[in-house]
Order: sequence, then structure tokens, then C-alpha cells
Amino acid sequence: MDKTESKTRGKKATPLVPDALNLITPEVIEAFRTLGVVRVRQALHPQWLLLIEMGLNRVLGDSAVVKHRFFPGEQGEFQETVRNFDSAVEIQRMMYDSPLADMLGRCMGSKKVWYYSDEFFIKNAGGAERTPWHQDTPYFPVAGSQLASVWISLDRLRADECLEFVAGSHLKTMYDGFDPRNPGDPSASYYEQGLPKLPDIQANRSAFPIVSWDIEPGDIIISSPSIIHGGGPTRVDGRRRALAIRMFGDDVVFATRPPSMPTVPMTPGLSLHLKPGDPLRSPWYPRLRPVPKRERYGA
Ligand SMILES: O=C(O)CCC(=O)C(=O)O
Repeated sequence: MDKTESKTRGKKATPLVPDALNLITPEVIEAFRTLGVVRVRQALHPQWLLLIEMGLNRVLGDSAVVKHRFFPGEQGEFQETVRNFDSAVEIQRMMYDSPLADMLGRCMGSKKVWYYSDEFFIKNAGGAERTPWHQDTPYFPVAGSQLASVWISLDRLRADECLEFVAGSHLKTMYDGFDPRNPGDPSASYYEQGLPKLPDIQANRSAFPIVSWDIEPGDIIISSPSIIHGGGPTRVDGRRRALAIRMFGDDVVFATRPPSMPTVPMTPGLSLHLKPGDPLRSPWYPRLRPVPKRERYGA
């Protein structure tokens, strides 16, 4: 054993980006809890943005990855890909190696953090449509308070092109979601049973406390998946390549949703193993923190 080895043995591994976690101040946690959303400026090192871009390119070039087309064939068409973790090693590394899991864990108040899902939303030039207003938790078979999403844009955006949020709505009613097969019709809901219909927010914007921000690459938006949110359209010459990641903590349990439609992302077999109220533990949801030994640097 050399001298360096004896000095470092037993010491904790140095965090990969030591400063990023310091950005999750008590004020950020308070905004996350009360408003359900907060922007954190310059939280991601350009290396992580490069990793996301490489993951996006892999996913787009992989014919086995389903590209969900919103408004197909129309001028405003855009695409979404779900659970890129399963098809892109870059997205896996992002989950384990970047500071995001630590940041979301601190916001949620959970030392343990699990991956739930991730989605690319790809709005390329040509003036993509809005992503309709919705909450995410109606689509997810989960209950509990320790849930968090982070939304990252690879492109600089104005506030009106960014993701928009109804502040405080995460603490209120859970509504039925929009139907992704028919996103242009505000009267079409996802389950069409069991949950109240979402009010037409776009038609009455001034009645709601809507917040959004200008975004520079490296900024992130942390939110509750229960908050009502909708994605701004892009300008004809603009583009917006965004990655949304969802994670959860200790108190999250399996829950059912109306049986008329599958939950998102689809997880066949899950409901045969878990009953409502069981902790959400399954190979579908790998643990990110503490980092499993096989995923650690230097292990
Ligand atoms: O980026 C978008 O337009 C939509 C994002 C979204 O709905 C989400 O992150 O849950």
C-alpha cells in the first residue's frame, strides 16, 4: 500500500460536482414545498449537458425507441420519448453520476432516491405546438409526498417557450390528464372516469397564478409532478430539446389509477407484484442514492 492509498482509505468519496448541491438552499426547498416549482440557475456543468445531448442523439437514431408524435402530420408536431434510461447509457450515467439525484433528494427531504422515469420532449424548428396543461401524478401509479421532477433544456429559451406552471396547484386537486392521442382537444381526457376534469387553463390564463422563466443552458427547473404545468410552443426558428426526469423518495407507495387506460410509462407485471400501499420497490425503479456499488466511480 503506498502513502496516498493509506491516506485516502476510509475517507468519503469526493462528490463529482461539489458545489451543485449547495444551490439547494433552504429558500429553494421552501419554494419547492409551497409553490411546487423553483428554477435553479447554472446547476449543471456543461459535461452533463453534453451527456444529455449524446443520449438524445442515441435515442433519436435508435429505430427500436418509440417516438410518440404529438399533433402528427401538423405544422406544430413534436416528439416525446419515454424511459430513455432503458435505451441510452448516457441517460443512465446522468442519473447515477450527475448531482441531480442529490439535489432532488434534498428538495424532497429523502436521503434515499429512486428513479421513476424520464422523457425527452423534442420541439424542433417550425413552430411546435404547446404541450397541453396537465399534472403528471394522475398518469403515475403512485402516492406519497416525496416525488420530484427536474426539467432541463439544452437550448436557451424565453419564458413563453419554457415549461409553465400553476403555482401551488400541487397541493390541491388531482385532475384527469389530457389524452396524448388527441392533445388538441381540451374536452378529451385520459381516463374519462374516476378523476375530475382539468379546467381549461389556456382559455382563462389570467385566472391562474402561472409562472415560467427565461432559461439558459445549465439552468434547471425542479417541480412537484403533482403541479399543473404545460409546455410553451416554440418560435418558427426556435428549437427546444428538453429532458424531464422524475425521482422519488422513501414515502412513495404503489397506488392504483382508473382502469380505463394504462399508467405511464407502462410497467407490465408491476401490479401483479405490488398492492396499493406497498413501498414502490421494483426493478422498474432502480435506486440512485445511495449509489449502488456497481455504479460507483472507483468501485
Ligand atoms: O417540455 C414540455 O413541453 C412538457 C414537459 C412535461 O410535461 C413534463 O416535464 O412533465
